[in-house]
Amino acid sequence: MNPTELPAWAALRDHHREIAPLHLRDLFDADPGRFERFHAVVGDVLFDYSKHRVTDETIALLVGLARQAEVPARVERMFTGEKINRTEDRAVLHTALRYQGDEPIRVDGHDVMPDVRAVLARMRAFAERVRDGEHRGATGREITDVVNIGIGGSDLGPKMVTTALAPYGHERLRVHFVSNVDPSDLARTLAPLDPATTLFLVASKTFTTQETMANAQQARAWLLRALGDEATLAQTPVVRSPVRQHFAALSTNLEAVESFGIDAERMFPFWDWVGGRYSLWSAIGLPIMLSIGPARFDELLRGAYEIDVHLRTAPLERNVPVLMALLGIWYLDFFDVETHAILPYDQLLLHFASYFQQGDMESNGKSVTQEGRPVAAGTGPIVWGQPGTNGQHAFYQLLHQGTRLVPCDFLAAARSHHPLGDQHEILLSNFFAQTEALMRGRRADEVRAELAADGVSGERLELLTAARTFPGNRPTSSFLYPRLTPAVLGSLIALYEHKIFVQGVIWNVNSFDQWGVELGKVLAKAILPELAGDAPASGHDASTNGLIDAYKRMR
Ligand code: G6Q
Repeated sequence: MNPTELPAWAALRDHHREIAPLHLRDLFDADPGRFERFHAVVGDVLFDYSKHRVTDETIALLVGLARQAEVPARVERMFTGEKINRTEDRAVLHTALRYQGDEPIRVDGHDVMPDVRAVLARMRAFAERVRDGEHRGATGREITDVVNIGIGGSDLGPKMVTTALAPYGHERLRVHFVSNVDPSDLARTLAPLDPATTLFLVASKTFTTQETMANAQQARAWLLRALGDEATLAQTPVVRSPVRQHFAALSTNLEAVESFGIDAERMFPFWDWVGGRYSLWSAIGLPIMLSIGPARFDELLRGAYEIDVHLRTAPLERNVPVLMALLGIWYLDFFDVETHAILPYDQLLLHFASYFQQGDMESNGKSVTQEGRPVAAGTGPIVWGQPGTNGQHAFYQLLHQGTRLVPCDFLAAARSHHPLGDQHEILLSNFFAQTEALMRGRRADEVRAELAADGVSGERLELLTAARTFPGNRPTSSFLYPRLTPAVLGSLIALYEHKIFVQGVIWNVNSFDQWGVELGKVLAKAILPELAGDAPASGHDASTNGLIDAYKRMR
């Protein structure tokens, strides 16, 4: 069913007409209990949603929408291994990867939990050996650098988490990420590295992705150029096999892994019920585990599990990912908003916005329902953002005074991992000030009085008053946590994952396929052979033919 057919949808449309003219400043002035009612604490994360253009009635209507869309039942279907990814006929069980309970979780009657735990145990053993310096390179030296080669879901999650948890990183191991097929990416990453102390992780669910396989082959060639090929080694048995010592695979495709030359013992598997963009909890998380160690990786899993339990058990009106989802829908579908900004006041969350840019846009960038009919509502937002306060000196102008409404998420830690003078307080004062300013704005009469007091008058007074007035009424969520620990990060990621899922449920789209991504994989493979030779291109439209020909002349 289309969400627009639900009774709550029509009620929300009517209600929107009442809410749209209200100003958040007035709602706050009239109601000192607003923060108290409109914030929730889950685990270590405080979620403040009081600076949203909602009243108690709005929340009740939105929760009604979630109920009518049968969110709780759909949540259970995901957690219990039903094949809710219908177009790929797959279960969606990233939650099993962090499950801490004792119940079986079955897919086609098979309990996946023993498999999950067995792979985790193998990952732990390998990670410990590399970290302890027991697993060495082919020439017997300790590993100092780990290079993860993967793209999309096999890159963004581990990169985001490894960066975020850098304060917990192993002192000898540096972890690098290569994703782009653009040779500059691999070349620049490898340039300062020593092949004898470098470990490559080839991360690819399918092990057929063009970019990743091309990078992996070049990495292997780089290694063998330095350390000798297998044939040479056969005559010098003191040296261990370079590919064996320097490569591991994170994949679901054993056959392709073996034909690349990595044996099963160095492959860490996962399963088709782990979506790429939800895979950092699986073997794809090995670079994270190498960096922070197995115990911290467990904390990350436990932080996410806590949110899984919350999603399943908290009442909808106090359920944080459900509220996040509903607030998003409120703006996207009733205020006709197009984008959503993620603004961490936390430098360690450098890649958080780009991670959820994929997480959200690939999951809910859909225009047909689960039944294959056009969706009547606007679906996923354009997600973007970067750490504050840098954004303040760049795009915040549009947030404050532009013609578009951009709901924003602000995230901050109460304590820094790197205390330095009063810098963390400066950061936090910006965090608080921005959401307040976005909410309150600055009225024309306030601006005019201030300018007049400074002696400005006449036309100039009017011009400056107009330019310096801020409309305010711009909604934000704030997420505050004591410190960015592995558990807190696990919780934050799971909150967003479930927000995306709940939105998909309400829009009735499949959040777990990605046919738009598959298209790119097919198209590039078709054009590649045409780039060989100098013959003019002819099989495309005039623009594409023209561009290919121009490229051939320029190269
Ligand atoms: C994620 C997407 C996509 C995928 C990459 C890499 O959900 O499907 O980003 O992760 O295309 O795919 P492989 O892991 O198969 O190389």
